[in-house]
Amino acid sequence: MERSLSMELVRVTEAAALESAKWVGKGLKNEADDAATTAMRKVFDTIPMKGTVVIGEGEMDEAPMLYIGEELGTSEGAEIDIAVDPLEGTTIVAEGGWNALTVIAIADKGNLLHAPDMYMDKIAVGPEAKGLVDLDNSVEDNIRAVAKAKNKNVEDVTVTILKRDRNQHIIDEARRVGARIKFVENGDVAAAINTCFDYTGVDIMFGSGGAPEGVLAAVGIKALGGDFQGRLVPMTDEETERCRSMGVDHKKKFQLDELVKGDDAIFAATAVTDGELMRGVQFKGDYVETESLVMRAKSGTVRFVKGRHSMVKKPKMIL
Ligand code: VTB
Ligand code: MG
Ligand code: MG
Repeated sequence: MERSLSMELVRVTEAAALESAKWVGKGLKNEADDAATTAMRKVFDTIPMKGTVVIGEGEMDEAPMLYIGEELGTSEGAEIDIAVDPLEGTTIVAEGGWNALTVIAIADKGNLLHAPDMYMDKIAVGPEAKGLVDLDNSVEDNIRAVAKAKNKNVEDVTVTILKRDRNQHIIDEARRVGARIKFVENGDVAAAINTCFDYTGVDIMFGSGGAPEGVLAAVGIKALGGDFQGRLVPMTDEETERCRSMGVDHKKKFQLDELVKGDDAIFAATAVTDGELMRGVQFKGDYVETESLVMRAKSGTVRFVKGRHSMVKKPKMIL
């Protein structure tokens, strides 16, 4: 895989962020999502690669763009699998909340778990606690392991978790142990990635969120040297059947290396709204500023890219 793809992917996530940021706080989820998806789709086709969407906006019959199986790029070069969440946090944008991202991950063909669109139980930690936590251990044991690895008291460990009733048992146990909790209303890709950056102030992420988001986060965490495990949570017979038809074991605990095989993988994200990790899109008048994160698992290079997009020379902002 060409390493120059990193920069190309940033152009894609930037374009999606620039377009969806126009919808911040307007209460219109679908418009925000469409804006991101359309922008991503347009820029993708300028990239020299032979990509196939393996995690995307749905099946061909239900999604007009970035559907699973869709081919992207100019068809040159190596065959690449693509996972996208054009707007990770449609509700965040609609409500003007925190931590909305536009996200892409790519890997060599066959190396990303083809996660069906359902829930996944997840655990994520930064590099200090790599190999020390486990989805099958108790919340208490995991929190204690992170505390020890980071030389902290349990009371100083900050757990981050998607605020949902289905995650209440984790919240109860984390409270019983005495850890601090930072709730996320939406957007657990950002929450998972945040565990790998000390300055975000979070040490461990637990809980059930979207499976596609799990694979996306796993690529980023692989590049950052952190750890991640996930297990699908089919909620209906239909979802169990869907796992079976996609050939994905719904009872299996997937290790990071099973979610993302090998290390030829790239993660790129641009912040749409402000978060712990990055500032969201800022409209300054003559220009618009973006902050992106792009990382490559093979080299472990992590780049924060600040973009200044001229409204004078490129009033339409993309292409
Ligand atoms: C999850 C989470 C995402 O939406 O998919 C969530 O992983 C949907 O879960 O980060 P609910 O059905 O409980 O709302 C996000 O928060 C945003 O896409
Ligand atoms: Mg989305
Ligand atoms: Mg999402």
